[in-house]
Amino acid sequence: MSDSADATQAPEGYPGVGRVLVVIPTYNEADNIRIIVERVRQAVPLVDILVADDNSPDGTGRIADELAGADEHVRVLHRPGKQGLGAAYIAGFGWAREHGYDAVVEMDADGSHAPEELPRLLDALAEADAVLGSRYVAGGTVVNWPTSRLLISRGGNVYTRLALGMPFRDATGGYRAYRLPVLDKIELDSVSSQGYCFQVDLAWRAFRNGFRVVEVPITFADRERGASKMSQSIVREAFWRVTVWGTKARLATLRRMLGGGPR
Ligand SMILES: Nc1nc2c(ncn2[C@@H]2O[C@H](COP(=O)(O)OP(=O)(O)OP(=O)(O)O)[C@@H](O)[C@H]2O)c(=O)[nH]1
Ligand SMILES: [Mg+2]
Repeated sequence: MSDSADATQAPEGYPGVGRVLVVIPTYNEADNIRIIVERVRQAVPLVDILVADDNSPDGTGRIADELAGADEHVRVLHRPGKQGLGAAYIAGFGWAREHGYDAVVEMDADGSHAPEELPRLLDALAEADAVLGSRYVAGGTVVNWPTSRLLISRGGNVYTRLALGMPFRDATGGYRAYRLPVLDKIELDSVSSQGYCFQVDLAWRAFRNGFRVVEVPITFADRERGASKMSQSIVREAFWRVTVWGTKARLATLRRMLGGGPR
């Protein structure tokens, strides 16, 4: 695919990063998928796209097939049914590894993550192992979200930072870029988190493994079309898992202090 003769496609991929695959998970995004794929192709012709569709009843997978048929930089991973965002990303990352990519990008299909900002994420990745698109660092912002949603997101991030002792301002965001060796090291096979928690899980694993993780400000816009998949169970999952991880990490620190401290 990316070894095509496209005039804009350098065989070595994005400068300082290499071959990049943008993974877009979809469930019922028929109204959005054409627009987002087109925007990515326009914004960064140097990257390829993989749509990871969970057999969307609204035909998103068929539309993605049409797009792939017309553009060799677009591919589709058809999955049998709705298994959650995390499972779709893990499958997409595996596909990237099998096809020799150097880096992957996570991007929602609903336009919340602007493809026009992708060059800034990839430029930062040239100097890092992973880049988190961040709504809550200076220069980052959220547009058009209801206050209730913003409160859940901000509160969740404050709780995550305190519970895990991670420095990131936005650990739940889903606009990111990872170099493949990071994903190899953090044992993706053992990740079972699904909703936002999937994002916290990966940030936490990258952080604990000592990778260079940087936050880059983004402008996040609420979805304009299609239905939300956000649910209370997604928030509950994130809360209890973060609590368990934070408690385990603190207990481990305590054990080290008691067992290995100075006499
Ligand atoms: N393949 C797959 N994609 C999913 C699944 N759940 C959500 N997605 C996709 O993941 C991305 C993020 O989901 P969203 O529904 O936008 O979640 P959100 O941004 O928290 O909430 P809203 O924007 O309010 O809908 C979108 O592209 C969804 O289509 C799933 O189970 N499987
Ligand atoms: Mg969304």
